[in-house]
Amino acid sequence: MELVYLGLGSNLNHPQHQLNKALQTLANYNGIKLHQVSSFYQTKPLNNANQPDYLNAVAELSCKYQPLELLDILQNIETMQGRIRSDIRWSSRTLDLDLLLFGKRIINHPRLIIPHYQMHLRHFVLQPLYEIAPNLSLPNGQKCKDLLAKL
Ligand code: A4P
Ligand code: MG
Repeated sequence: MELVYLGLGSNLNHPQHQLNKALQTLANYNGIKLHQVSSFYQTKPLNNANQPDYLNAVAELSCKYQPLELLDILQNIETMQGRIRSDIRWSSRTLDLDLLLFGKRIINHPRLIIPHYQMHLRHFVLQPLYEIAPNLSLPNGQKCKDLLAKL
């Protein structure tokens, strides 16, 4: 069974409600099994500081879908929860669902890059990931614990 790790983020319209709602949708989704969810972490916005703080979390799941199928599902959930894709990069959002890891796969597709291209640099990803999967490594063998310690 391949374990999938998902990053969740929100900084608009009651972030706690947004994360809980997305997790509930995933838990009830046919073909998805939600195994673990981290605590919710309040974090300072990265890159574009002129916006509200984020609430971030990481979830562990398994599913019967291929990575691009799962991406479609995640983007539908974002849209259902009122995500508006802005032209401004890193703008505020009601819900962001990022695929961090899909088993040990390495994917370079125009729509999907796995491992997520910045996960190794982001405290708000690595800290909740460490909470639920302290021994996890990236496909290249780097330990998430070591990446977190380096930040
Ligand atoms: N895409 C490629 N790879 C992936 C992947 N592994 N998971 C493509 C999900 N999507 C992936 O994403 C743009 C496109 O990336 C998608 O259409 C998909 O095909 P998006 O969610 O529409 O746009 P975005 O999230 O605004 O862009 P980007 O560059 O992914 O932003 P980030 O890197 O996710 O940054 N600060 C804090 N504290 N907490 C946060 O959660 N998030 C961001 C967003 C900035 N600052 C933050 C946080
Ligand atoms: Mg995103």
